[in-house]
Amino acid sequence: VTAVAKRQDMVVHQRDPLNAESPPEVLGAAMQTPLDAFYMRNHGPVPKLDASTWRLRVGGDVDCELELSLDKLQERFPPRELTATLQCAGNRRAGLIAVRDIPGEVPWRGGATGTASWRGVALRDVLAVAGLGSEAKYVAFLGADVSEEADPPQPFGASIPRHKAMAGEVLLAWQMNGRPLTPLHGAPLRVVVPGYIGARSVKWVTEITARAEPSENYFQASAYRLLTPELDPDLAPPGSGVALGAIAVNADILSPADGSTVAAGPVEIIGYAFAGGDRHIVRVDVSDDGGARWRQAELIDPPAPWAWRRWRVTFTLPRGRHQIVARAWDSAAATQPERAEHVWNPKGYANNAWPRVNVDAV
Ligand SMILES: Nc1nc2c(c(=O)[nH]1)N[C@H]1C(S)=C(S)[C@@H](COP(=O)(O)O)O[C@H]1N2
Ligand SMILES: [Mo]
Repeated sequence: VTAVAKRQDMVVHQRDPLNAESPPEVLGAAMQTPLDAFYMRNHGPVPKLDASTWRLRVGGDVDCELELSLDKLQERFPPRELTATLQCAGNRRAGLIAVRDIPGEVPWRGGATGTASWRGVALRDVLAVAGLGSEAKYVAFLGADVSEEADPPQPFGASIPRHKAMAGEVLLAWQMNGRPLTPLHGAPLRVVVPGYIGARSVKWVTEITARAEPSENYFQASAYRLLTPELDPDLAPPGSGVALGAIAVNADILSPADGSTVAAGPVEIIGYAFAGGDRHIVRVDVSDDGGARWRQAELIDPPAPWAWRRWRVTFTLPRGRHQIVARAWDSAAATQPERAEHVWNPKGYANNAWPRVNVDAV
């Protein structure tokens, strides 16, 4: 009943499990990504869950274990709502694959991200009732889906540090853009960890565990880690490299498309920029000559820690070939690295190199 049919023009990379990204025009059109165009990133089949029998268990290093139905959760804790951008760590991986192949990973362009309003309860409120133990440095989540991609096959899981779990913005959400969460996006309940890579926002969550160590789940201990370039991910033992958490400042150009032909004259360039962590976007520079000279784009959306800001700028392009590049700056005065070569890594995560678009003005 709550299923929302996705648009026909989603960029589908894989059907089983379903992995599809948003068309760029949709992302540029509104701050909130419409549900029928929101990207889907799955590591296994969508589990069939019955909201009336589903339960959330909270345990591990807590004073008092909890088992909550959806009704109980909604009754017992005050509702919270916030707008947050979800961004896959593999977003813009195609730019890394262009440098050197990354076999077996989804070749996401810049549409494995989207912004939604989320309604749920604060994880902090639930943990306050359970009572976090003094040894609990991490809070782990477990989903109900079983992934055959994991070694060995196991449910999808993740963990976040205690300070993030208690920071207030992390939600256990049942609504997205004012509509009930759909099965594809994690119904009946999902975690939303604003500012962190999408993989920590566990869908179909059934267990929350307070622990002294990060989760040993495959998707925390082996996948979603930044490895040094020479490592073979299939041979690297669990715990290699660093676990990805807070997202680094990133941006993409949504229009015009790379390789497109435009009419010479005024051309509007549109894109998004996302700061990650608890930072926000303060500035976006755009160049029409590969980065020799820059102009500042107009920021369309208001500054907000958990959400992207779309931006636009108009260049008057004479006839000929132009390379448009962009770089965003965040509230820590960090900006993006120039080239994908400089950030290439074996699993293809966190490509925040300057987006580049070549256009022919005729
Ligand atoms: N249980 C579960 N949660 C999950 C995943 C998954 O495969 N299973 N994928 C994660 C990843 S990698 C991302 S980027 C986001 C994507 O959320 P979406 O499909 O709602 O856009 O969900 C995260 N949560
Ligand atoms: Mo992801």
